[in-house]
Amino acid sequence: SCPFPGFSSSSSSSSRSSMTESAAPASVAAAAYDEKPVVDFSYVGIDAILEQMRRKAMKQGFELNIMVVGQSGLGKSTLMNTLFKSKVSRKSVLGTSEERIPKTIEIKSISHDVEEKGVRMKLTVIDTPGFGDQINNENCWRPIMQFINAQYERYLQEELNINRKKRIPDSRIHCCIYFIPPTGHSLRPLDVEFMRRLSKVVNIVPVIAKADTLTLEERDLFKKNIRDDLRTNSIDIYPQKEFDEDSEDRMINEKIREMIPFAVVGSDLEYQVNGRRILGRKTKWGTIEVENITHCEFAYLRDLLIRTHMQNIKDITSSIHYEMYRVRRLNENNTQSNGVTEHHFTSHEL
Ligand SMILES: Nc1nc2c(ncn2[C@@H]2O[C@H](COP(=O)(O)OP(=O)(O)O)[C@@H](O)[C@H]2O)c(=O)[nH]1
Ligand SMILES: [Mg+2]
Repeated sequence: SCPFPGFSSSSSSSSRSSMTESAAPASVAAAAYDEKPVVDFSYVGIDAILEQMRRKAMKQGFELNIMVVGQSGLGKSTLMNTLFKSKVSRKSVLGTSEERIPKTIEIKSISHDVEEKGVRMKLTVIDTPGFGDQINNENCWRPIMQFINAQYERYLQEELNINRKKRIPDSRIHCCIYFIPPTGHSLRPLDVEFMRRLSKVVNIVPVIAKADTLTLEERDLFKKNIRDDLRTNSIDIYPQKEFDEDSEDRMINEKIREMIPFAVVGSDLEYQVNGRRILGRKTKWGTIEVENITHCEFAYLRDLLIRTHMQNIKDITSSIHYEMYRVRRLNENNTQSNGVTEHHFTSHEL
């Protein structure tokens, strides 16, 4: 029943040279080809794996954990409501879609199950209380760093369990959206400090909050100043240059890097404009359409997070950020159990 002419199934392990030495199998093979219809034996069907992967992914669904950070009043909660309500999820949010995110007083997660064309996604937003609201904001990045590390630690402990779960629940922060106040000047020392430290442990996507308060010229200049500040302080935000995998990645990501930070406007109210229902902000002089790219860059942010780069954001989280944490922690354990170092701050306590 071996499909290859000139071979019997018992000799399938024989070496290639024994086949070429004898002349007989060649003519047998030719005769066999004459009788049977021609089949392309070089086609194995490896591409069927794509369908298997698709079905597996559909069954498991997707998870994305997004954290928002910035001073209170910058529109963090509103923007996350916008994200849930925007096109990706509109009419498809399961459960209570009217549930609003209340004023934040502690680090808090809210999950929404989103379904689109049979694909399930669990979008979790981790809302942080006003960052930098105090008079003295020294070390105010620390609780956020601790929270991120605590999620890595949870994952690590699950991995180290002898009886590992088949799928480890993933509460790691895949992406941190940092809200820059729309001053129109440049980054404040606080912004630099936060992004400089946190960009080493998590993917940072900075946005200009409440961009409707800036004129177009102010917006462009502000964006340019922020990019310069990021460069001079060597802050590596997402998508990081060093993780571009090929020239295609580089081309796509370079375009994004030229546009960052996205100037966003948020709203959780729907209005009727020219017969269409839109998410927008109504003002005396017109309605700002949040999802309209001629009005603001919210749609670019949404597409980056959910449409085009979701898998990459998760890959970088697990293969770079989490991996660094893991290596550091396991090294700590080794040196400690060897009695080399006395106890000082370990990374999960930071
Ligand atoms: N002009 C403007 N106001 C906004 C925007 N987003 C939110 N707001 C308003 O700013 C206030 C604070 O928003 P909120 O989402 O609670 O901010 P948070 O403290 O950062 O969570 C609310 O009155 C919002 O309606 C925006 O993009 N532009
Ligand atoms: Mg809030």
